[in-house]
Amino acid sequence: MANKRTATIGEYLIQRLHAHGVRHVFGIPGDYVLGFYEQLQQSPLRIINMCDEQGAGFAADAYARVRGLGALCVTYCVGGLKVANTTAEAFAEKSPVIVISGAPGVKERAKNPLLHHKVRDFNTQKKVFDELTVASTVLEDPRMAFEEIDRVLSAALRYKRPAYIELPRDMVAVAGQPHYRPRPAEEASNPQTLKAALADAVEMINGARQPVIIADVELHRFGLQDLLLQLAGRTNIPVASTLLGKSVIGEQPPFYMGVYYGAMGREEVRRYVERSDCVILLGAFLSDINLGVFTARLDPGRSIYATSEKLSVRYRNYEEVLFPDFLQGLLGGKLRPRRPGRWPHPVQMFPAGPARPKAPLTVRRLFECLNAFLAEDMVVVCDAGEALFGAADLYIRRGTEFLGPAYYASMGFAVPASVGVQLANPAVRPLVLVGDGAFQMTGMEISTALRYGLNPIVVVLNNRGFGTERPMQDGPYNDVAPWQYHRLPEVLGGGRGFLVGTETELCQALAAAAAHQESFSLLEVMLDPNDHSPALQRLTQRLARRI
Ligand SMILES: Cc1ncc(C[n+]2csc(CCOP(=O)(O)OP(=O)(O)O)c2C)c(N)n1
Ligand SMILES: [Mg+2]
Repeated sequence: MANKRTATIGEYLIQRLHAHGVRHVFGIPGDYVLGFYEQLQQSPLRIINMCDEQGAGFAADAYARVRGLGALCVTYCVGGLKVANTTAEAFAEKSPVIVISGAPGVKERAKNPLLHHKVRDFNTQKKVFDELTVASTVLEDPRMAFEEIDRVLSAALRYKRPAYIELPRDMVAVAGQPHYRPRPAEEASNPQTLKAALADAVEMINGARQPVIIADVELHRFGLQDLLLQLAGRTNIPVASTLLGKSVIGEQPPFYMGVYYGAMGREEVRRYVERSDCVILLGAFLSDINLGVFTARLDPGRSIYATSEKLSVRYRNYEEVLFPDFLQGLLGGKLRPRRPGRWPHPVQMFPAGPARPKAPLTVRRLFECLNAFLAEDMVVVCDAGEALFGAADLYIRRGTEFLGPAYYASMGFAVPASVGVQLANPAVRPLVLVGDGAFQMTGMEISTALRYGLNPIVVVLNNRGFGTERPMQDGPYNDVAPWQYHRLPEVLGGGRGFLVGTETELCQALAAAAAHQESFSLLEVMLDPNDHSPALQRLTQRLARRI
């Protein structure tokens, strides 16, 4: 190894991404990043060309959610600024995406010339991403570049948030620091604080009449699902998830109750959680949508709140305690096992055959039929809107099989995300649920699925516009142009399209889509613009009751 030449900055970045499990990089090239694209092309990483940078952003986010780390690569500003929104979503929902952007060379920047794609100054894009990421860097110094790459990657992995790497084009092929070795990131809890926090938490839980666990997204991001299963299994403390954390443990364990979703969720789950005298929030985000648009009633005085960023027991905060250590500590601690009690269970199954074969489909029946159709190898990928609210009640069979923008709620996530999901794990088949409005934003990425031989089943909920907005305030601004979504295969030169109006047609189309493995299937499901999912109906009813 003594004569091994020092890697170039671009090569080192590729090596480190690969070492962390990345195998695909999503993006669109441009002249500021072509040199790096050529290096990618020669590397074990596969470039996935998307139709649009925003598509690359959502795909990389979903890839990261499934595989633990994702990467995208775009050109300066015209490409980079288009992934600002998707990076914001990855930040808000804790998904470690590495945003790599080409940029003008360091030498080109002298005297501040007016180069193409520049906005205000050369740092504009970096400053934008400082706000949207947990760490950012411009690789302008070969002596520091390798260290910087490792610093930024470690931060993304430590906090499960996106990070930004800007690669000036004249640095890509420059050798970095010779004989450099990455240092393993070392982090540990403060033992005294950990002990005190655990003692406090155990005392509170053991003294409680009706403790309950709310399992959220960080358990998934840190791969701690098994610890949770053991904890609940041993103690018989029942578990609810949030919408963002739905499917963290799947719906099958006997102690699982369903999604706690404030007034949008099932009444019995809401009542059980809100009557608890000890709510143990694990890896949870206390956001409005995640908890049912501000209708959740959780009292910090009755809560234990543990995440990678904060730990509190009632009103006491504990610093320097790592989330996995706390969870492990609870498991090893002296929590008393309880006798299995009576708590709600997820609603499991629905009528097998069509209830009203010829009647127009409703949102409720659509989701009931989808529930019966879901198979073990499917991942449900939802977009914002009724797709997400309706899917809250789906019965997910195993862990980690539900992805949706349940917190930041950007439209346009689902179709490109399905590309990321299936590349991250080719053993699964995405079932994409997307509104017609959201589809018009990024739905063209099914062409990317076709290009790379992927086979998502895409259900477009065609309610002729922005359905979820109509009950709040309606007007022509909630309408969208009437596309014939099911005819897209004609334009794209592949895939199968189905127009679905009734339950019988839905069952037939789903069966045909399941059998058609070669490419995507697109089901255009016609719905009444004023028909809504049970979750949205529950919300409006309960809010109305309060007024
Ligand atoms: C990028 C983006 N723009 C606007 C919104 C605001 N918004 C939330 S839901 C919604 C309507 C979604 O329409 P559609 O995708 O057809 O789903 P539906 O509500 O009809 O089920 C809109 C415009 C958003 N969440 N994201
Ligand atoms: Mg719609």
